[in-house]
Amino acid sequence: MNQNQKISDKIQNLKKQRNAVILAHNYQIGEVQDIADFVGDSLDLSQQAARTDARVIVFCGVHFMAETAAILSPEKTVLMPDVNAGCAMANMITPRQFAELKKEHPEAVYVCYVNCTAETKAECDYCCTSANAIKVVQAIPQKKKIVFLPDKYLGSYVKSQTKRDLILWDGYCPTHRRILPEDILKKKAAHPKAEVLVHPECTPEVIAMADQVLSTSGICRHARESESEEFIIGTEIGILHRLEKENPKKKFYPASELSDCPNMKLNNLEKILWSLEDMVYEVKVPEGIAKRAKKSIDRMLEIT
Ligand code: CIZ
Ligand code: SF4
Repeated sequence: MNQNQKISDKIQNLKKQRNAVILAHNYQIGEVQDIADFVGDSLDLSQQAARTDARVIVFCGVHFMAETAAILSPEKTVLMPDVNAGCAMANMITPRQFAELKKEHPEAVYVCYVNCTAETKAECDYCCTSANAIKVVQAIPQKKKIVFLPDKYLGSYVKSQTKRDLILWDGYCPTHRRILPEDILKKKAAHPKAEVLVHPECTPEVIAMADQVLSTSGICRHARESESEEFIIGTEIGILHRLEKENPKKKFYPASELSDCPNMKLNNLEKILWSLEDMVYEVKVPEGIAKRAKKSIDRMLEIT
C-alpha cells in the first residue's frame, strides 16, 4: 500500500468517527479534490456545508471561503487544514480603508465579491460571486450609486455587461493577473481549434480575447456541454484536474502555467489528516459580524 493510500484510509476512518465531510474548492491540488466529498466553487461548498447532516466541515480552500461556510452554518465546526491559506485579494481592503470609502460615498449601495473577509461582507448591502455578479448589480435600482469591491477586474467586467456606472476598489487577484494577452495568443496559435474560457478575475485585455467569460462552476459546466474538444483555460490551474477528470476525451491547456495560487496549494492529505486528528484549525466568525455578513449573502440568494 503506498503512503497516500495509507493516509487516505486513515482520513476515511476519522471522517466517520468525527461525523465530518471534506469540501474542496475547484482550485485545490488533485489529491485533495480526489479525497473530498464535494468539489465546487465557494458558494456551492458553503451551501453544501449548510445542507449536510455532518457536524464537522473540513474546508479545503482559503480563509474567506471557510468563513462563508461558518456564517451559513454557525452550529457546525468548520476546520481549515492550513490556517495560513488566505486570499491576497480579500486582504486588499482593510476595515480602516472601508470606513474611509464609506465616508466618501455615504449614500451608495455596497456590493462585495465573495472574495473578501467576513468583516467586509458585514459592511456591504449585497454579496455576489463571479457566477451571479451581473444579476446582482442588475437587480439594484438604476438611480442608486453602486460601489463594487474588492476586485476591479470583475467590477469592470460587470460594468461593461450592465452599463452601470460602478465605483471600483483597486483590488485584484495576483494569480489571475499573471495571465497575459500574449499567453492567450501563444496558446491559440498552438491550439487553433480550442475554445478560450477565462475567469472574470482576469484583466480586461485577457477578457477581450476570450470566447466565454465564466466562473469556475461555469467553466466546468461549459466544458461538459460544449461540442468543442479542446479548451484554453484562463483561471487558477488547479481547475484542470477536475476538468480532465470529468472530460477524459477532451483536452485542456492552461492559458498560463504561472496562474498558480500559492494559498490554494497549501492543503494536502497530511494536513487534512492532522486537521481531523486534532480538530484544527477552527474558523469562527464573531456573532455580530456573522449576522450582518449573512444579510448581504441572503440578499444575493434572494436575487439568484
Ligand atoms: O467563488 C469562487 O469559488 C471563486 C473564487 C471563483 C469562482 O469563479 O468560482
Ligand atoms: Fe484569492 Fe486569487 Fe488565490 Fe482566488 S486565486 S484565493 S482570488 S489570490
